[in-house]
Amino acid sequence: MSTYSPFLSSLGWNDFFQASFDKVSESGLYPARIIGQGRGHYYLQVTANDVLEGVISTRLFKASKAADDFPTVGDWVAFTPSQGQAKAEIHHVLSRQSYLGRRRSGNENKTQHLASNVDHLLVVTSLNEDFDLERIGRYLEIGKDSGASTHILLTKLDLCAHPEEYVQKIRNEFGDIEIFLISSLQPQSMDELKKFFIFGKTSVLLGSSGVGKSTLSNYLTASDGQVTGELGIDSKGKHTTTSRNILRTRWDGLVIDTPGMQEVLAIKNDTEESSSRDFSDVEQLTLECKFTNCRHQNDPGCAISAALKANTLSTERWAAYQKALSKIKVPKKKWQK
Ligand SMILES: Nc1nc2c(ncn2[C@@H]2O[C@H](COP(=O)(O)OP(=O)(O)OP(=O)(O)O)[C@@H](O)[C@H]2O)c(=O)[nH]1
Ligand SMILES: [Mg+2]
Ligand SMILES: [Zn+2]
Repeated sequence: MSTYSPFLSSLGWNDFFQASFDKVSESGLYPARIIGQGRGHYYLQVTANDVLEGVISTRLFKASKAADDFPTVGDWVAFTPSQGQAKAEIHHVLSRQSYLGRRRSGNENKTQHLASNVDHLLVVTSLNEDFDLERIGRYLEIGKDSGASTHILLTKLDLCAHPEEYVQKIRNEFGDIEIFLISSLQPQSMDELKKFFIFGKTSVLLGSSGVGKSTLSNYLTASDGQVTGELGIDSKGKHTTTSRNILRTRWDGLVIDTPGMQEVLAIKNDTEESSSRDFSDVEQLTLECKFTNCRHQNDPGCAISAALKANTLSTERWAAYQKALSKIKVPKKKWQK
């Protein structure tokens, strides 16, 4: 049995992280888990009642070369409390027990962080037009060699006449993977996921926009007074998730709700304009920014600012991209407890 504080254990702290923490033999450091990211800062859960806003120390910034050297949601970090605006300074990212990242096409060295220290990757797709074997395959690819176990959740069961056909298609393509059929209208179907959310375990929901990740997450967290994801409003007035956050479920285990991964494709389809509205090059650039939460306003390591300076990206094109982006989401800057 572990002798750690029950609260840290409930967040997933274990011998593995303790050993990593012990290797950092400096005094004055405390462990915390990154439960969310804001604009230019991270949220560190320290105790049951303390969530600190933290920034990366200059030293960590200088020591970090690749994107995945920086903290992401789910990471355990060593920090020092500090005065001023940011309440914590992050000095070390502790070793990861698992890591989920999305490899950027055409560049093997660049990955986009999704989450760290996740026990289960739950790939979410709905039993309707969204269902796409190739896409499911891409999500499963993220789970490969990540250290997390991978499972498939098929949502909106209530809207589907022949779910078994979908299950068969997945079986034919991907073999023996575990599949759950769920509906937000049938709570008992979601209760079957309980085994993923036992004490100290973290699961992440990944899938396209609109498949029902937040609906499920809200059920899992019985979200009344719990921390809820940061929500924006898309062009059709629907809520869409704009950031990744760790939330505690009704069964104690933790869930990470994430934004749908097709955001920029959605912009292209929505505006229905040709090449001038294809912003994949700009999108690729934003993935090169050092920080996943870069504001692109001369932030350290900002690829957009660099491209604007070098004139490889025109200010007009950058403005057009931002305009298109603002059409699908208006982030509310609020961290609710
Ligand atoms: N009929 C039915 N509708 C559902 C179900 N689950 C979710 N929905 C609806 O699907 C829509 C999208 O659900 P969300 O939970 O916001 O989807 P999301 O995956 O979080 O989307 P993003 O945050 O944009 O990535 C909402 O209108 C939900 O009410 C379900 O099981 N059955
Ligand atoms: Mg959502
Ligand atoms: Zn940037």
